[in-house]
Amino acid sequence: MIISKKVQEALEKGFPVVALETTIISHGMPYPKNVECALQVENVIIENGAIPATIGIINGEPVIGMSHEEIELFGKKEGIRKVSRRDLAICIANKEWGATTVSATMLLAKKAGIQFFVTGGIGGAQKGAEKTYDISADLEELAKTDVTVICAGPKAILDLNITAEILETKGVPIIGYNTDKMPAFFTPTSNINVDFNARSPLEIANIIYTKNNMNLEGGVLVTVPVPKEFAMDEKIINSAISDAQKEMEKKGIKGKDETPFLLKKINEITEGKSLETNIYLIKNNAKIGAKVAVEYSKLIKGE
Ligand code: PSU
Ligand code: MN
Repeated sequence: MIISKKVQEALEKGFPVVALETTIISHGMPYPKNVECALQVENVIIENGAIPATIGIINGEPVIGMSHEEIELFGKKEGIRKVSRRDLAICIANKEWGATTVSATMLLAKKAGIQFFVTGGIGGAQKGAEKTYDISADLEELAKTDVTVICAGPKAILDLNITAEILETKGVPIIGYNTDKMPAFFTPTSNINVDFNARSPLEIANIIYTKNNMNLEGGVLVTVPVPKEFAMDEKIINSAISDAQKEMEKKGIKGKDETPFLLKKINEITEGKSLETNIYLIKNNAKIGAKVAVEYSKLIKGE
C-alpha cells in the first residue's frame, strides 16, 4: 500500500483525515466534470480543516492519498476495473488499475488507519432484490468495517426499505444530519426513519467516539440531506429512474454495470440536472464529513 506523505504525516500526528473513493470518478460521472468534482471535494475537505485521501489502485498498488495528476488519470483512462471487496485481490494480483467502490474504499481506509470516508451515495438492495439477491457489497462492508461513511443516503434507484432493513439486521446505525427521515440522494427525504437525528458534527463525533470506546465493530452511516435548492424534483427524478431501469432491463445490463449505467442514463434523461445535483451533494457531504472528523480528533486529544 502506498500512503502519501501528507496523509502519513497527518495520521501520525492525529490530524483529521477523510477518505474519498474513485469509482465515483471513473464510473459515476463523465469527464471532465468527474475530475473537477473530485478536486473540488478535496478542497472542501481542506477548507473545513481536514486532510483528503483519495483512494484507488494504480498498477496493482493501492494508493492512499492520490496526487492531482493521478486523480486526472482516473477521470480520463478507459477500462479501469470497478473494484469492490471481491475484486481487490484480482486487481492487485494482475497489476491493474482499479477504482474502489464504497466497500473497497472502506476496507483500504481501515487498513491505512483512516476512520472517515465521504462519498455521494452508497450501494444497497437493488429494486427486485427480494428475488434477485442483488445487494451491494457496501452493506456487508458497513456491517464489519469500522469506518464512518458520510453520504446523501442510498439512491432512489434502490429499494430503500430493503436497504434500511438490511442495515438494521447488520447493526449499522443510520444517523441523519438535521433530519428525522433518511435522505434518498437526489431528494432530501424518504419515508424511512433514521436512528438518530444529529444536530451538529460534534453530536455525530461523540457517537463514533462512544462506539469505539465500546469496541463495537462495524461502520456508521451518516446521511446528509441534499439542500432543497439543489435537490431534484421528486416526480422528475422518479420518472427518469423508472425509464432508465426499463432500458437497463431491455439491454440486459446486470451486476456491477447496473449502477454506472443507471447514473449515466438518468443524467441523459434529466439533461445534466442529476449530475449537477450529484456534484453539489458530494461537496455538501465533504463539508459535514470534514467537520465530523475535526470534532472527533478533538475528542481523541481531549480538547
Ligand atoms: N453513488 C454515486 N455514484 C457512484 C456510486 C454510488 O452517486 O458511482 C458507486 C459507489 O462506488 C458504490 C457503488 O460503492 O456505486 C455501488 O455499486 P454496486 O451497486 O454495484 O454495489
Ligand atoms: Mn449488485
